[in-house]
Amino acid sequence: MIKDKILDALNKQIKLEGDSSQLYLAMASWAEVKGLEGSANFLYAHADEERTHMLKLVKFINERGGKAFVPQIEEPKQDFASLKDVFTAILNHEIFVSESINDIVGLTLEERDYTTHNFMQWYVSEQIEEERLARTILDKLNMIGEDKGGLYLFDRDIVSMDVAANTTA
Ligand code: OFO
Repeated sequence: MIKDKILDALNKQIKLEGDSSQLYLAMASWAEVKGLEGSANFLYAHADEERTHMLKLVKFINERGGKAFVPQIEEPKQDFASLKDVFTAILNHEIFVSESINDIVGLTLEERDYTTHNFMQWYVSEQIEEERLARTILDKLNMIGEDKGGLYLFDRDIVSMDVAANTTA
């Protein structure tokens, strides 16, 4: 049976993963209307990925005799100044998510809940990858600067950056 403290922390994480999914969805929609089709596809796919992170937590809680709480949807930020602004927001958000994951891992040790500790290791690895990907993309965008040709090529190639990241993970 899952302890109340752990249950609360995991349920909060469900909300955070759901919020992440909404944030990526809003970014995808912004990119799509700006004509950045490759970036939009990347961000739509990532919104789906965040939903799977949320579902994984729902299943884990329920399988361990807890009850997952499905939270209300928050409205994410809808407007961005540029693609660089989007990926800066992503990096900051993922750092925030990593801190939340680390807090849960710390709590599992305090509560001697080694099953949840083990389960959370997947999220620890995932966060390393998510932060790495956001930093790599931001570095590229910083290199491109205001160069429209560079941005065109970036938008064409961004989907393969995610594939490359997933295959090396
Ligand atoms: Fe769920 O990894 Fe990003 O937020």
